[in-house]
Amino acid sequence: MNPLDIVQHFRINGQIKSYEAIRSGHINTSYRLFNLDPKSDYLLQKINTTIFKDVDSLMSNIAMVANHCNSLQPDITLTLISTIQDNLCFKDSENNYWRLYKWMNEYESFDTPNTIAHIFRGGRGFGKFSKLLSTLNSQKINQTLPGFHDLKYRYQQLLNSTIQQDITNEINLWLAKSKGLYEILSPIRDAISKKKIPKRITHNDTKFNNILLHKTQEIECVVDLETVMPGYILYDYGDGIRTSATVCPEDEKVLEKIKIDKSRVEAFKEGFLSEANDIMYNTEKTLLPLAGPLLAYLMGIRFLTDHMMGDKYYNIEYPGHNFIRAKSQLTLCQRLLDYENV
Ligand code: GN1
Ligand code: MG
Repeated sequence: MNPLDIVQHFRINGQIKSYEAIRSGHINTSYRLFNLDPKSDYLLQKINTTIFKDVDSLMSNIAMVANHCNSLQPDITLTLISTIQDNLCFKDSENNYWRLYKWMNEYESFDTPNTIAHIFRGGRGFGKFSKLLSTLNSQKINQTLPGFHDLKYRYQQLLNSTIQQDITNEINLWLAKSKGLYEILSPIRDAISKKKIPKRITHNDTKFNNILLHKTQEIECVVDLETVMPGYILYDYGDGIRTSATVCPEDEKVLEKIKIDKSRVEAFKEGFLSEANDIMYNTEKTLLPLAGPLLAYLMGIRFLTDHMMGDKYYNIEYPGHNFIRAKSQLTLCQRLLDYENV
């Protein structure tokens, strides 16, 4: 289906003249729609219903969180545009589901941030978002992807993916590394199972390109709310660290290049705590050093699992891409552990 036709089913202003595909993001298909009035562009997304099977619950979460957060802090996240039928998304004749947001003008995003100032702002934006979420009525938020950041569940998925497979020596090496790291990361899982840290509503996908930085003003906009669910604040802190701590991309091929830069880690931490410090418990704060390694590990084993399962989950750019991502993220996990000295 053509984005220019799809958008006609939404309550839009002006006239859409063209579109371009947006390549970042591993899950959905996204387009920027250009309006004759350049101040009113839109972001159109085709929802990945292989992953998000319950679209109503997904969209209800997004709308509830966006309304809550934007009412407390305008433009802290994207504004959804409803359909002409007053629905949160549009189902086309091929059973694809689409949603539409206002495009944020004058903002930019970075897969990997270049400057310390940007990293601080990323941390601050995600920290502020955590704070705003802490006043949301959590009963109304659906658990759309059960077990999303559950270490044991993801590890079990990895083990299951190895059954009845021809495993190369190289993959075996990375499976062994994954097994070795699993135990080191268990303190966060223990704190969760012993209820030492509170369950909150969290974003769960706070990689750096999910925050937009205003080009001239000191304001940030958090995007990609589809994984907002009950979770732990360490996940949001940890994914920010994962994607800020090194200059390397998520799919760095040259593993020796993956190094942790102290000033980058400190900048994200300072930014995050400048907003979220007051809502966090000491038990959460003492586990912060393990949060980055945990998220790098979870991504590493999820990429490895998907590689073993035939690349069914993540969008890839070339054969073997998920294995490259897995090796890079498992290496990053180890480097972050070394850095934190745990
Ligand atoms: C996916 O959609 P995107 O690219 O923001 C994934 C995240 C991973 C991320 C890794 C629903 O996020 O969990 O952290 O890739 N989202 C889902 O880059 O699985
Ligand atoms: Mg996402």
